[in-house]
Amino acid sequence: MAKEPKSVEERSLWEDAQRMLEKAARDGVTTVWDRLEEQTPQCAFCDQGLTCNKCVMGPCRINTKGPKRRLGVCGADADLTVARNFGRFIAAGAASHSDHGRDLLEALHGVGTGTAPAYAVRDPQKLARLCVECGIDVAGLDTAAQARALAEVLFADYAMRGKALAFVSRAPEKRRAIWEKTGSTPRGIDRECVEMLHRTHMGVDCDPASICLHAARTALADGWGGSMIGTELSDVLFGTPKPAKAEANLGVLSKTKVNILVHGHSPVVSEMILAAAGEPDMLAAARAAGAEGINVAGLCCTGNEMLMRQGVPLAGNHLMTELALVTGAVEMIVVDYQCVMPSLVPISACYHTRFVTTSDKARFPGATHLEFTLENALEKAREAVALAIEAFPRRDPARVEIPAEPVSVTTGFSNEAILEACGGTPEPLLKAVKIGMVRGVVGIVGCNNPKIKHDSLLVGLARELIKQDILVLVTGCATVAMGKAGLLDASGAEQAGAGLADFCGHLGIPPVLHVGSCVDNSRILHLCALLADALDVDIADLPVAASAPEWYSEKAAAIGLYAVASGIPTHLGLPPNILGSPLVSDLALRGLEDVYGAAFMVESDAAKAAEAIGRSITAKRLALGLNDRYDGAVYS
Ligand code: XCC
Ligand code: SF4
Repeated sequence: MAKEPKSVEERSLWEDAQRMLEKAARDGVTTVWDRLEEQTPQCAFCDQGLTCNKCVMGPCRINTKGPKRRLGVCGADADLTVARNFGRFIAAGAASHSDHGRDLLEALHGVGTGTAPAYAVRDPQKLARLCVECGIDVAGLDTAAQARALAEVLFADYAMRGKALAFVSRAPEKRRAIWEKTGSTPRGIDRECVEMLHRTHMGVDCDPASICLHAARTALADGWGGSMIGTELSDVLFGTPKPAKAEANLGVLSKTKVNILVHGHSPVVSEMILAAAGEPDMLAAARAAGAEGINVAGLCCTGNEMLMRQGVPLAGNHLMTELALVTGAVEMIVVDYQCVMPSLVPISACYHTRFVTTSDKARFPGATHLEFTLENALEKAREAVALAIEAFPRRDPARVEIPAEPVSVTTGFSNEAILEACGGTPEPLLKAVKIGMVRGVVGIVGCNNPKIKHDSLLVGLARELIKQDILVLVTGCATVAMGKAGLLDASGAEQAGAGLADFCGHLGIPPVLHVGSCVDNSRILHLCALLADALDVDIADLPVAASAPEWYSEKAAAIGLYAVASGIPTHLGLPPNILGSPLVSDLALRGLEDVYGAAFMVESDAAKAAEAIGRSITAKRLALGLNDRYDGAVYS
């Protein structure tokens, strides 16, 4: 018997989403939740990672239950099949972040060579710092020359750096020794991804554990390579984030202005849209079309990039992308790549919304394609904004519903900003950790997944953790959830335990700090390295953890794995498709602990997950000889 469709209250935690789900039904728009129900029950073999289509002797399904079909045609068993699938899953995630990072690198090179006229180095100090870190003598080099020199060094990271990627040197010595010993040191970003494709071809690496270890190396090439390059160069080109106030949720859409949503991941595109939308000619054109102005708002990770650096309001996360269009108030959605549901094209067509693609890598049939290059970016951005203005008179007020009032959020906590708030050193944070005022730090990251009630696990977990005096750092789609729950505002400290509330009060910060987009999880790695170095311990010794409660994507899996391989215990709200292999599952949940000093935990209940994370943090504190509870020691 078919199950009853879930009610809107069962689908999302939030009223803005629920009201838009009702409107979607009225407007005849189907959403990701409807399609999930249509797809349920999903294939049990695929769910467990037991299908293989890597060659045309197959496809094969590995049956772990009965006597027959226990092996694929080539002889691969369940463990090998799961490991090969998982390895490719991780490589796809690492490749996605890293190819995004490459676009920033090319932009930096373009600035250095004068072929990217609309871009500039907005944080020359950071550029110089990175140059020095990468062994470049900056004496006598102007900004352009520094940009070229740094780009050359990092280009080599993509190919074959050889022994180790440049930023691997940021990791604590003890961590690097573990990577050396286990053959996990990433040698080249593209190299590790390509090697994973090679290893998982039929008849290459047939040892499931060996494939999993290479998966960890591939993930490390993402975290300490592609993602870190993406973050650092985005700061150089567009400014290093500083704490600032902004707004979030669907209420940031305007009834009276031209609404432009930027969606995807790369600030190389969205920064240009923002720049074009601010030009006086564009404003005049918008007024001539009957609008009061132009409102740019963000979705998903590009939304995080724009929020962090420019205070651009954040309209929603992954599961809000369709619903944002259902407001009927969006003139244009302009996308670059990743996490852009193909369903957005037909949904745009239900309204007056222009769907604009910008990258040759990410073409969508039915879209208006304006190909952005480093040479033409601002020009193309103007064309795009003009299309949005043109669409404004076609907006049908009878079909517009903007379902919420915006909430206030504080953003911009780059490591530079966190250190600055602490007076230039990590000492004040460390002191708070030492006296138990802040028991630990947890990064809550990643996506939404319609299998989990939208934002419920993200918010539930964050609330439980801050009650335990655990400071939360947030990135990516998790950000909007925290914002809507009031946790990105200093007043959110009221929901925290006494110690954390005190600490937040001292610094005037919220209990959940927004540190950026998903590539910016590399900021968390770097912060952990700084804290570990200050205490002269390994990252695995720190009272820290990570969590991707509502994750869905290959990229999120890569993030989880690089966190674990960096020594950070990582919680997932639902497992990857590995349960068909006892060997791989056991490695993920336990075995990695022996290799990297950290492993995964899977738990779909917020309170239980918080308890498990809290226990792990307690154990780390005790091992460091720290009190587990805030004993009221004076913090000054
Ligand atoms: Fe995508 Fe990055 Fe996940 Fe959001 S959090 S759904 S990966 S946009 Ni990165
Ligand atoms: Fe089947 Fe082996 Fe080919 Fe995979 S690689 S499809 S298990 S024969």
